[in-house]
Amino acid sequence: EAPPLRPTLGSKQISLRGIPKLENVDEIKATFIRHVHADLAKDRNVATTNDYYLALAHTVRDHVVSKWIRTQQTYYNTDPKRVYYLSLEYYMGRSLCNTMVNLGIATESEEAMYQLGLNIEEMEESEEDAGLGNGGLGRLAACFLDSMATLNLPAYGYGIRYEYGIFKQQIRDGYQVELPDSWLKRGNPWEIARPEYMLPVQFYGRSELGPDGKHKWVGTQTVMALPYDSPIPGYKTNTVNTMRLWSARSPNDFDLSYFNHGDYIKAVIDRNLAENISRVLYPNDNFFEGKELRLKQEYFMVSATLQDIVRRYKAATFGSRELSRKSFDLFPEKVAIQLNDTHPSLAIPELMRILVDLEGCTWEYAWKICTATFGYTNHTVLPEALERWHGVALRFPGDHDRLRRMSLIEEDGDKRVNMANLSIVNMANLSIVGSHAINGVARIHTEIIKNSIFRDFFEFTPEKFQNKTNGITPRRWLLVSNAALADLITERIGEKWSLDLRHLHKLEQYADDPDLQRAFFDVKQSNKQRLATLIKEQYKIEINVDSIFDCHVKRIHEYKRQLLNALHIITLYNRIKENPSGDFVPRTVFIGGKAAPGYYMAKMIIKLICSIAEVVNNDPIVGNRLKVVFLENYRVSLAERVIPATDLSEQISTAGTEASGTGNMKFMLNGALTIGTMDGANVEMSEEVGAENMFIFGLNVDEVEALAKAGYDPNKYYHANRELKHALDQIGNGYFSATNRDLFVHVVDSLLKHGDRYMLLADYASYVETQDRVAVEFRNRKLWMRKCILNVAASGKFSSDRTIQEYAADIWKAEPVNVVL
Ligand code: B1H
Ligand code: IMP
Repeated sequence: EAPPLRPTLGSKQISLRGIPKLENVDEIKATFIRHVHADLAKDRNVATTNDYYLALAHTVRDHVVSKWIRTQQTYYNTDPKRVYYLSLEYYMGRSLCNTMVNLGIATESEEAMYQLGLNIEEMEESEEDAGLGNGGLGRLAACFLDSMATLNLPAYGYGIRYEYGIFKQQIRDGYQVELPDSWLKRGNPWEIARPEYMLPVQFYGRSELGPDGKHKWVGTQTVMALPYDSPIPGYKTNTVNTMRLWSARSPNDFDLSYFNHGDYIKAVIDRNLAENISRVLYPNDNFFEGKELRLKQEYFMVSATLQDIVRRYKAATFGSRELSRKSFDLFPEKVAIQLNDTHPSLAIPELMRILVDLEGCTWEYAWKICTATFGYTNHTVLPEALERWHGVALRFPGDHDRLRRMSLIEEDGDKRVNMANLSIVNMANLSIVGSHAINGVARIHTEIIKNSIFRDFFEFTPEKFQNKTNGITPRRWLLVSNAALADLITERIGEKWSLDLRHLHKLEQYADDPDLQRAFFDVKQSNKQRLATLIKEQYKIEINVDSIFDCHVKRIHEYKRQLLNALHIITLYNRIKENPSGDFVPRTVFIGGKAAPGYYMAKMIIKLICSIAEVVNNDPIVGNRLKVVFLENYRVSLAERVIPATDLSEQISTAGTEASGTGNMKFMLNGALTIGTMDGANVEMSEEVGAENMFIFGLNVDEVEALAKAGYDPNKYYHANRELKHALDQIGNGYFSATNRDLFVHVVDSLLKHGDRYMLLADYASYVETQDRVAVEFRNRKLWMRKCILNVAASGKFSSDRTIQEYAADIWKAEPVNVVL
């Protein structure tokens, strides 16, 4: 006799995750138990939660492989135009729940674990995040993979399998401490190593003219690239695409000289040198660090990937040894390569090298193929983030004659590009001339690149420039992370929204419906409770779940203006202190994010926020009316907890600095209201939902530019605003750092003495005023819930499915492929 269903399932009639089919539940149980025994060699007395997680992951993987194989066979049989996404970052997070949801076996698996007396949530928590990214750029790549598979595009994600992802952040005494992220230590059930497809990558050496008149690259050092494949299952489809990440391996003859000299031990030990290439992700967001190892990572990924792409192009029939294509005429009709920022832009000269030096094509022919194949996405206009690789300039400072001889443009005779002796290469310029399509990631950002940083190129080839506003996958950012809200939406408007997010518009008509408002409120309240419990367990801070959950989570960067938020917190604190019996709307401010390890100011901002928290949270006069929480180690899996629990989303970058932002969209989809500037995708969000349903404040791009031109003086604002001056003085005079009163002097100086590059002071008054309106409106629950529902209803544009459809139609010219089982 079948055991009873979980009580929660019995009561939930409608769930996008589906009603469990009992025969599937039994099969999952049987497979799971087999995995516990056969793979892990454990029984119930000794199995750990992680063992159960691994067994379930393998059970789920069993469900994916037949579709995966079938998908790859279909691609070989139909020979469609393939899409290659090249990225140095993939911020995937956890895979278990996402894979189950996309395969449609989430309820069955939950039921199976329940019947076995196991806690599936606890098992899911055991999975390490795959943190192979810094922030938005890496997470965008992950969302794109999900959408490409869901839209049945024959696509591949190529990147590096870093042994260490983004560092683990610990807060000790208020300071950030970085710890290595050894995410692979307990094994990764989602990857399959393919040593049989290892490829060689050459470094260093020189070019020699052979007797046949051809140039040869000789005297190189070889590093092997070992591919690891992970399945990327689409949602409600048979398509399972591949993410192929390369790991560096030493070739057997690495550094022959040691072997030749008989120093066998040293030779084996030095194999590490080659393998260091894929050791660790560079932890910079929006910052270019011109290190040789980083350049090697970029070339390593690009060289191995292009060999694979060309191999697949030539071998048009599955499993065949025969090369069915010998000409490259069809290359751009069969291959589209998208460059995720300039980080993989060496793919352009590398494809040129393959075509000209190895395949014997003419330069002109090869260049045509290249430009028809590549697309380049720009993600930032911050000058310090743009890749500009210096060659001899840094190695021989002051040697102007050498620079002249080696410069990109030869200075005597007819001016010819001298690619062999480049001195400084601006990778954005390279990417633009080598691509047929260049795109920005939000409408305002695309306008900025056309009018300012790439103006000359835009005037030269305007037809190349396009906009592709970013998006997020509604699978991870609603179905997986906020199942209760997903079910509530489905109850009202059916389930079509999960494949076409524009259907959320149908919620608009219910914005004032008291039943829906109450249900929305209940979901939010229970998400807030869940987050509060987690905070209580980890930090022993008691949180008022009726307070505004005000969340500012993203990488710590001056342009993102966490410091402006801090000034607002101090202002609220001062108001309570000045009027202890006043009527204040309770608020909990959550700030979270990592600072690049070498970014001094960002690290001081973390310390400042923690210091403010210490004072505010322990002041008896404040009580539960204001709390400040620094969320340690913010990452994809923590975002999945924080975002569904948020009332107010902070998107407050200086206008013109945040290319798009994608966190902003995740909050909107989960029913938070946004306080934000007219920057990045905020502009399009306000257009979709109506400016009256967001809290827009501050200078717009034109005003920022005009103010800078006219001469911006932060001191003017400091002296004109009592509350602002008070807050800055407190930071500067040690009010929040009693044991070291000068601790934050540099922070204040960056604003008052060094020009306040991001114009915090100019936007302070408008920000605080707008925050006051937030508080008033939060008290009006009907109004607030109406706006929440309208925001969810208007968030449909920001699905990455829409974004990918636009890339496929306008840049890649790629068509979906139907996979039949
Ligand atoms: C974004 C980066 C970035 N833009 C350099 N640029 C890096 C630049 O390691 N590096 O050298 C790493 C990352 N990241 C972000 O991309 C933008 O700031 C966001 O506004 C945008 O939403 C996101 C995705 O387009
Ligand atoms: P693809 O050739 O990389 O598209 O992979 C399709 C399937 O062919 C994979 O699932 C592998 O089983 C196999 N395969 C993968 N890589 C190679 C390769 O480098 N050469 C030949 N077959 C491969």
